[in-house]
Amino acid sequence: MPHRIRVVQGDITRMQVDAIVNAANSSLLGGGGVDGAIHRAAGPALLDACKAWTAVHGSCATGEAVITAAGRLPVQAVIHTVGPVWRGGTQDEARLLANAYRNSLQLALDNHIGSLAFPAISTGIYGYPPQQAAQIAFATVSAFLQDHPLPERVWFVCFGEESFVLYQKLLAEQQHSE
Ligand code: AR6
Repeated sequence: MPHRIRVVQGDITRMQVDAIVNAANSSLLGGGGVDGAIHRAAGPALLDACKAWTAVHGSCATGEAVITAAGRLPVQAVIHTVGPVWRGGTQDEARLLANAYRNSLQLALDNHIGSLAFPAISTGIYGYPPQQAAQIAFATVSAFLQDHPLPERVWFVCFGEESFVLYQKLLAEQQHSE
């Protein structure tokens, strides 16, 4: 369902959508990269929400996802997911990355999220090769949208020019193959 997928270059904390996805770590206590940017923009209420979740459930396993309130971000919710650390592709990374996307989408569906924005999960500090990760992102999101009415719109938010070009190419390929 590529017509429900959009690609944009920019900062995910500025996205005016119903929910954004955070590329978190299992502790859900913040970190660098997009996680750091989201916590900075959201303010301490986001960390409090994460702590409330971990106090009850412990840590978030790789490939799983958790939804919280969004502090002062201009969105209703943040979906925190934990992508895999790249270890050469031999540690089930592809399946775990697909799980991170799928479980985020499922939480969006369960919470009636109409529009959702993803960063390129695992491709920064976690070292996943960007092209392989982008292919998994597209395939997983497309398959999910095929089967479900929500989220109605999914944005891939690319932080850099290189990532933006890559995602645009994959989007165009999908549109042509339909
Ligand atoms: N908006 C959109 N994308 C961004 C932004 C932003 N503001 N900032 C960075 N990116 P990373 P990971 C891109 O490292 O690889 C944290 O410490 C970035 O260019 O944020 O999943 C967590 O706590 C890259 O393409 O996440 C974990 O410990 C993508 O977001 C660990 O890093 C993901 O890069 C997770 O590593």
